[in-house]
Amino acid sequence: QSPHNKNQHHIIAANLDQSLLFATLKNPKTSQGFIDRFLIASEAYHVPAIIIFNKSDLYGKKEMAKFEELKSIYGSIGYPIQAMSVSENTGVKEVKDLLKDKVTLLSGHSGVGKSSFINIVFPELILKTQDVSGWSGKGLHTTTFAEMFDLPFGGKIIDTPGLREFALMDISKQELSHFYPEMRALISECQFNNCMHLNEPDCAVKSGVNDGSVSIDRYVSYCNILDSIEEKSW
Ligand SMILES: Nc1nc2c(ncn2[C@@H]2O[C@H](COP(=O)(O)OP(=O)(O)OP(=O)(O)O)[C@@H](O)[C@H]2O)c(=O)[nH]1
Ligand SMILES: [Zn+2]
Repeated sequence: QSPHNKNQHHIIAANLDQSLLFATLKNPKTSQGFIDRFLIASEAYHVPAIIIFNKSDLYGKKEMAKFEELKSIYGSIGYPIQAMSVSENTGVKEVKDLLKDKVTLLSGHSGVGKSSFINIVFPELILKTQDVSGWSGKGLHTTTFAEMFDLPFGGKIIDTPGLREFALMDISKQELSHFYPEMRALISECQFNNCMHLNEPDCAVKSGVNDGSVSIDRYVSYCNILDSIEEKSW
């Protein structure tokens, strides 16, 4: 990542009121690691984050149960979560209300319905949408630019092709847990002030996992991302 690029990210981030991630639980399924990386980037830039699960029309019992579980995990950390279906126009008004009079960065992996959403809140701008097809269930990348648009009802959106444009910067293994708010709240109680919450004795984060104040899924994602940071520096 070039320094020029990085400065641009800081300039964009400094002007944001919030970031909004489009995710889905089906066709294609967004991984929790993807969601957490987005949240870490938002925390690193001090931008409040919102998660919207689109394509709720496709969710069966299993996906609805998963949605409720995620809503409880992320909601208790302080991240608002909502379900939406652009196809059936449910939950769309609620998302529009979140955008009103705010500067919002929109993000999401390909095929999640971001262009479809922008097309209905901002019909003047017709973005190309593409069918989700092929064995992977992921759409081809059709959104290839980042631009700021004025919303007709007040506010602005910045559309990015996803995390490629709003990526994790150089976060060290040591500081990763600072970007998990529920862990950050416990860190000062770890015995070691450089605790990475793995095998250290008297770790408040691991106690939090045991007593349920830190979700196991979030802790697993923390460990995975910690691993990926190590690989990168080799
Ligand atoms: N079932 C269902 N399909 C949807 C919904 N929203 C969008 N889609 C479909 O999902 C596919 C991908 O939508 P896009 O709007 O192109 O997705 P995108 O996130 O903009 O993807 P890129 O343009 O590749 O970045 C299209 O076939 C849409 O018609 C929804 O709420 N429900
Ligand atoms: Zn610890």
